[in-house]
Amino acid sequence: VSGSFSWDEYLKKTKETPAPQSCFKQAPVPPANKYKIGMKLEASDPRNLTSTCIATVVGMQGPRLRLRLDGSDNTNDFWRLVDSGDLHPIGYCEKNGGLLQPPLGFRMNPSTWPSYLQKTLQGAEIAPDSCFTKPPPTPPTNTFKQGLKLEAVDHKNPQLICPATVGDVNNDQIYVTFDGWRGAFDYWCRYDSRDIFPVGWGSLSGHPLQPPGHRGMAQYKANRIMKSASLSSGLQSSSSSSTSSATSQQPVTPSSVSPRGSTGA
Ligand code: MLY
Repeated sequence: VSGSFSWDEYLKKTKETPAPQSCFKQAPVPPANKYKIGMKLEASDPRNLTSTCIATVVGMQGPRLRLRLDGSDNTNDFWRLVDSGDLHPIGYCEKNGGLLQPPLGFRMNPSTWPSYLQKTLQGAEIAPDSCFTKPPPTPPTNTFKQGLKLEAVDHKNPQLICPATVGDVNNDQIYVTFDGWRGAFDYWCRYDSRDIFPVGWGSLSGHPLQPPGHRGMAQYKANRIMKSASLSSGLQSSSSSSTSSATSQQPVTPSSVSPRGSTGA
């Protein structure tokens, strides 16, 4: 499914413009992924950013890692780029005067944490220093403009990267809208978020890209034609009420199928 989407064709048909690489806090050449499934590292707890925890690589897709905090369950997995600033080799926290913490929702009695920590690291495969890549520099200012195209992580299905458009810009924030979906997945994020990528990043990095939702191409083009037709004939489009009243988040498309076995989502 995802292999069938072509940015080239899409941009030509929609006459739209990709956001330039310089907008993004992303390496122009996606970093190599040297991790292996099962390796352990240190990561900040996404639900409690002040604590550093032990994480295990439980999946990967291109340069993105699917991580699970040791002592947590499998319902709080999260994804990070291999050049994320949230990831460090085992030992980094203590070297910097910190203490490794149990994850939020630690499954066992908190008093067992020290012995759990020792056990979980015993004989574990530790991610070597060579796996860790410095995060790319942060662009000095937000240079995104409304209407520019990008690729973005679907926060409700974080294993997915999808074609998207900048819907709005407000200081350091941009509004990410997903092409062909009805707005239920859209979100605000900082311009230097690591969840947004230049057009072509997926194919460069070996990360699959979802096709736009069902309302991506055909409907999109039809809407544009209707809009310009009604504008030139002085008619107000009455079809907008029928589309906005449909609240279902599911287009009839196979893209909703959990994509790759390795992610297990
Ligand atoms: N199972 C979900 C998947 C939606 C994905 C939307 N993204 C790609 C913007 C659903 O069908 O609702």
